[in-house]
Amino acid sequence: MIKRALSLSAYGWIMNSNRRINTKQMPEGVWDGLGVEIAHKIELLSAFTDEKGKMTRLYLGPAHRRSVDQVLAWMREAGLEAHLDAAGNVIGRRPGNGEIQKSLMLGSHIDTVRNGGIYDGTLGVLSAIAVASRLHRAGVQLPFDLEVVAFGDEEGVRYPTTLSGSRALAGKFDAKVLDEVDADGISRREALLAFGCDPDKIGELARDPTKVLGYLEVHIEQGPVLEANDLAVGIVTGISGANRGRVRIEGETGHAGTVPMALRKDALATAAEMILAVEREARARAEHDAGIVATVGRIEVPNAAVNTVPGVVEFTIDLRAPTDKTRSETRERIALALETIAEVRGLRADVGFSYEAPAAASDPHLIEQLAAALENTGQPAFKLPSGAGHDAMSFSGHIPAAMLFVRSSAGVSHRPEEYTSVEDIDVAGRVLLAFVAGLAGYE
Ligand code: HGY
Ligand code: MN
Ligand code: MN
Repeated sequence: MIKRALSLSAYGWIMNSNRRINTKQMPEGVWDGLGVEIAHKIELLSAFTDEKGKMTRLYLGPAHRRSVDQVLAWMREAGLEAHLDAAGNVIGRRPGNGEIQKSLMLGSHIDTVRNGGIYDGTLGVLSAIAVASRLHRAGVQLPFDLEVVAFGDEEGVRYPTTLSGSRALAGKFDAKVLDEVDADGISRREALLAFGCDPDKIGELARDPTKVLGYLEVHIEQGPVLEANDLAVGIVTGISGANRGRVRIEGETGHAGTVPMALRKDALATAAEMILAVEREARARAEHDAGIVATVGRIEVPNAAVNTVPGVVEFTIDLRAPTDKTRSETRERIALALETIAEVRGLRADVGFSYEAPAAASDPHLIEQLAAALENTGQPAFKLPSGAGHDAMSFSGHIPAAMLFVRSSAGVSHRPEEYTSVEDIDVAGRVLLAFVAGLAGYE
């Protein structure tokens, strides 16, 4: 039986009304071929890249634009009224029969990291479109509206702050980020205008939480746990919180041949000691809190030359932890360690954390409904945390949100070898369809 509690309003409505919302059984055939359909579209979408031969699709770039046009077309084929919103999200909507005046949101993101994989984000968007398409083709009228979203700024590669699209829908958009500039000095505002979006209308995108049943995101696990347990899918219990920081070190540029070692203020050697300190602090904490991770992913040495002592260096810090307390304590320890290193070496260091996303627990009612959908599709209701960030975390505290993870082959992601099998994609598609069916009162 799929009947399980959801958010009381919807569940209460479903069980207490004496009207049969819909026929009790999903029409035959609606379940077939989901995996092949979704996997095929993932391949097609992967052609839209900013770097030939690599999977790089940055927010508001040319590849994002072509992907938006393709996703709009697929959404319309799936019976969704589709448009591009002011924040660069692609929104598809199919009205329900009006019996529940709320919408169910499904989706994920279509932007990628540089030279990434083709499943990260796109799997969730295309699974949602495929489920909408099956319901449409089978003539299944849901009692609630169905909204499918393709967010465009989840990876946050082009601009320092990420999750701008989902934060806009969650009513958490901070207009200050419109002034952030990318590596070419193009502001987010300019990029949005060039993309055909109106940045001044982003504030109007916030969804009324009383009108949303919840948000469910299907996403690759990007880690080894499901594979280690020989499982295709799993329920995400919560998402680690994150900080992103930037460290600027100022020393003295000098001639590599003439500045004696004892007189140097070498910014790159200082950065090297700092990067090891970041790793040391996180490793020490991870011994009793396995979920804490810290990464220096980018370092820039302006005007670098083989025969010049670097005077300025900037590097990034990505810090995550399952609890906000652990993360803030570790952030403070890292900042202190870096400032001490700079002081001892006689250089200046600015350690700034510009971006913060609190840890986000999944909604218990949605977890229960997801567990029912897994049960109805013959899958164990295995639960696991997410160390990776996702759009789902933007909704925390505003709209019930949950995630379904799908096995990542060898647990790898954010690289070309990222892979999820058609069979696992099919399982996830069936679970997603069963989840929607369950919410709509189908057996
Ligand atoms: O950084 C993350 O966790 C996600 O992949 N954007
Ligand atoms: Mn992702
Ligand atoms: Mn990612």
